[in-house]
Amino acid sequence: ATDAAATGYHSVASLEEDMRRLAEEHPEIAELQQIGRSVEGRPLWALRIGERRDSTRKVAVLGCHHAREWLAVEVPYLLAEHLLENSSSDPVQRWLQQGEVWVAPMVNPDGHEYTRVDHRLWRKNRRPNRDGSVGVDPNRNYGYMWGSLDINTSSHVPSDQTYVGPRAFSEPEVRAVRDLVARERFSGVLSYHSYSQLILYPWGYTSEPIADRDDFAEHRDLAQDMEQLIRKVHGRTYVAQQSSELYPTAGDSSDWTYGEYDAVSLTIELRPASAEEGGFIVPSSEIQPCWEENRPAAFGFIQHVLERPER
Ligand code: 0X9
Ligand code: ZN
Repeated sequence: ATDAAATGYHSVASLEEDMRRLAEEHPEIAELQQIGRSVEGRPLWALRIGERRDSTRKVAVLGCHHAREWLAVEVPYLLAEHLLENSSSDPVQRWLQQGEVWVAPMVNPDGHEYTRVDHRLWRKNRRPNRDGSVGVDPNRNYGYMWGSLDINTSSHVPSDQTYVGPRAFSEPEVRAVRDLVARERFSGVLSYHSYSQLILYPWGYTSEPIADRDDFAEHRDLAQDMEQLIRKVHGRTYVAQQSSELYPTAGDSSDWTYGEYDAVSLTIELRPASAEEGGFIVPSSEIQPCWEENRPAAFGFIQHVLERPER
């Protein structure tokens, strides 16, 4: 990675370059697709990884809805790289024969670029709002129960950090994810954020559990398995819980992919556990250990989704 040299993290440009390189080095199993454009016109990229185009088992891995959550770019990127570099040995080989893994490591490139050059703790996208403020929270802009809450973690005030936007899917970054999901019909969607070390399952908009008992048990058990897989690597505790227990919000990606498509849907909050340990600002020396501890859990998720019985 090129100008990642400065920070140890990807920039919009170095990520695009590295994703392009991965696709070029693995032409039989990887394809770089532009899935849309951001508010400021940046291309939004996803890597499709798999041997066939007609598989019915597909996983999507999303990163960096929130600009300042830099680790949430690196874990999905490293997952894509790892799958491609290990595509001729099991279990990866088997997965890529049966199904597909789509990776979009940077849903919010405008915001990310802004954090790199200007305002390190920017969260939202860079939408100019009608009141002169900037930014919609991409993780409040999805269309399941959108706008149903009016609280400080899910706000209708444009200048707020968690502004839900003027309507569901008002943001091109979120529409790009919507259109990809509508087209590919993923059986599972994993969305990376930071920080707090959590594995979150729907619902986020209500403290009611998912009504379908099988779905509830499936999400809870999978999240708890992933908690164990993470802990085994470096001893870190990532807590599995319902999203709304963290705080209620409406319009996040997992509520929509579960609510609209019944996809197995989890949100992972990466390192660290607390603000005292650095919050959003994590030295690049932690990228590798963070990826290491998350790899078995990401594998667990992929394995579960690709190999579960058809419903
Ligand atoms: O607030 C968010 O969008 C996520 N946390 S973050 O600190 N990365 O911003 C959590 C979303 C999980 N969903 C709910 N809590 N409903
Ligand atoms: Zn986030």
